[in-house]
Amino acid sequence: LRITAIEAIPYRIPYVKALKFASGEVTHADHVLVRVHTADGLVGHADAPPRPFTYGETQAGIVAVIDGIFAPQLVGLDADRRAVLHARMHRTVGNPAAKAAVDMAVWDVLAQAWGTSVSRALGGHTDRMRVCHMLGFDAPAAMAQEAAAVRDRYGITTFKVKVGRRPVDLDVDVVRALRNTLGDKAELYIDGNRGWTASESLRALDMLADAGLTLAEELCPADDVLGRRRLVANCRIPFVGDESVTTPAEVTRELLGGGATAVSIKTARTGFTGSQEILHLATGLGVEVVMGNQIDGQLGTACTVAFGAAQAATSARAGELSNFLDMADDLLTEPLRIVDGELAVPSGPGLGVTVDPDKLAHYRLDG
Ligand code: MUC
Ligand code: MG
Repeated sequence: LRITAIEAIPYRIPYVKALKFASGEVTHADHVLVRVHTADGLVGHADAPPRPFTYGETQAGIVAVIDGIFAPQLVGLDADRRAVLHARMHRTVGNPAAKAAVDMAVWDVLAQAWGTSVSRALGGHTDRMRVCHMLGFDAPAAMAQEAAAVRDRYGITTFKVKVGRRPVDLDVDVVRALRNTLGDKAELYIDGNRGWTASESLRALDMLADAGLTLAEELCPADDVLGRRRLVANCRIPFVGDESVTTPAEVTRELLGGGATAVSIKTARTGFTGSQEILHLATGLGVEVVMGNQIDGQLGTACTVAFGAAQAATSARAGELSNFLDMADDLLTEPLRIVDGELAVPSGPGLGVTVDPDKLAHYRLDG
């Protein structure tokens, strides 16, 4: 299981429809495909989506840190020595998506070597998850129409609504339009990506008190410490930390400091190993988790569903597993399919996915 090479391949695939939210906009998947090769001929895959507006990482930076820092420290190491692998990567601060992709590609290799799937290796609780679709900014009627189309085509009945615009009535109107169109049974929750102040958030929650929202995520910045604490203390539904809780230490600080009462787990930023640490921390404290989306493509989504389906706590809620639907194309040989509102974990060893060499050749940016 000796690691012989780690590749970091930048690629670019356009979105049919850009996703807009309070902290940014994504028009192209400018991601990095990470491949880990072993002496036994195994190849593990994972995806690193740079989110400069959230973590400061860029596509060029992810390639540079993997090629220049991680690969030289990890090549030659046995892939099943994950503790050593992590200790070496953690000599470098930051770079969460780059580290997560290396971690997940190594898990892909390990599960293949063990003759099982990553999801079974992580716990094997179930083989599928219910899907939540994330709706980016648009006018109320357009967002309601999009949600109804996604429901009719894929059977999805849970929606995360991007909010955080000014004036707050803009987003309040969107939630009302969605509730009118989708009816009482649809699950709706909101994510502000830090766009509002604590006071604006409280006003919006008051206005939406009868909208049946199930979660409120990162409505204002966690760095507005007292305002955020006041908001969370006055929020009657779980308040999800997302970009404020990207490490176990941040999770601890925000939960104990009253900055969040639930946690979004994103494999794209904590891989499988770090996501396990966060999950154990959250369940140990009696805190709910949501499997979040870092605007992942199909490979990233396969990682999220593999992790989410593996445990009861991560598969209790619908996972954010559908934003690849807005991409013009993807890299996998077998596309992921959402049926009756659910996404199955790809079967087969490891992550159960293969990258189409022709598609990769077409979309890669490094010639
Ligand atoms: C989310 O939950 O915030 C937007 C930015 C990012 O990093 O992830 C998305 C979704
Ligand atoms: Mg979020």
